[in-house]
Amino acid sequence: MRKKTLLAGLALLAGLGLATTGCAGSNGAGAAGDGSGGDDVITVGFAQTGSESGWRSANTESMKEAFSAENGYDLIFNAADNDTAAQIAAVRDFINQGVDAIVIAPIVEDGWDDVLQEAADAGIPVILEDRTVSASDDLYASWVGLDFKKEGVMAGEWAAETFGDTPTKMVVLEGTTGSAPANDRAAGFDEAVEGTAIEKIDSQTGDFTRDGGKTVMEGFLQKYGVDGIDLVYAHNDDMALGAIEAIEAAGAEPGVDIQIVSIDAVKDGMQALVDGKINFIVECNPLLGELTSGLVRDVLAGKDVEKKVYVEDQSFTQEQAAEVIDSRPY
Ligand code: GZL
Ligand code: ZN
Repeated sequence: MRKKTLLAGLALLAGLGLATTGCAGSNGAGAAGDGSGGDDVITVGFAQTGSESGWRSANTESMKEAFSAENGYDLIFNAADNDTAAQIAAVRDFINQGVDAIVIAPIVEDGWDDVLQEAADAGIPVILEDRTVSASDDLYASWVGLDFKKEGVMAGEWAAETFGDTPTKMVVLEGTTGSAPANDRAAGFDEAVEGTAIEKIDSQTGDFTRDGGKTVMEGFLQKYGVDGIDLVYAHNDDMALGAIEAIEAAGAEPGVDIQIVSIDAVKDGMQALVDGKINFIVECNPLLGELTSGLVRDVLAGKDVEKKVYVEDQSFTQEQAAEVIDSRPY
């Protein structure tokens, strides 16, 4: 399928709600309202991963803004607290409620075939946002999100340029085990640093949470000592912020004694970058609500949609972060 790449600017504008009028204007056009909340209201079940990180909060806010009552939606929201069984049960519940469409940010890639088939059998379209699934793409109408592998490559290219052929001992704080971002960010980074003197001495999941990152980093510091670690690759800012706490508690200077490269570019991460405690951040844009809402409307109107809709990411050095931090919406 042709990749459709959308400018970050579009996602940013959308996230600021500037594009909402465009969508709201077309409310009800072909909407398969089931009459539950009035014939033009679209009832959408949204199965969110949970509330594990700052990124997730921004994503949830963007989705709730886009799927608002004034935009013609009746949103049924479920946050699964990072529990895959609970998330699948929530989707089954949406099917039983006979919603018009289901949106999922799947915690992990595997285990979705059965419930997606049940949604298809019930004639309820599924749109994936953010993370994706390993199930056949016949089982969902479209996916909108970020190119996680590219984010990993961008982080790895920075590390390769920064450390190159200097022997460098790196530890990795992995995202949720089995999730698309954890799998792809690892693969992209490994590809980008192949042939350099960067050696991955350890890698463990911190489940995308600040506490998880802190606990895992404390373990790495116990095992290798401050002098035994040169670089931390964190799959998201929340785990990087936890690692900063652990490094400081060990009496070392994050960003100096141990460098850190991370992904997301949420406010707290960008502040740590400005403060010199993180060295480089690759953005992962959470403002997907408007694009997802557009896809739901198009699918319900029977229009052809792209199977994959990618949103562009950018990256930030400490200097670049200082320039933009006050103007960023998340
Ligand atoms: C990536 C998203 C990841 C973020 C984390 O699109 O799924 O999950 O990188 C979040 O911060 O918890
Ligand atoms: Zn729109």
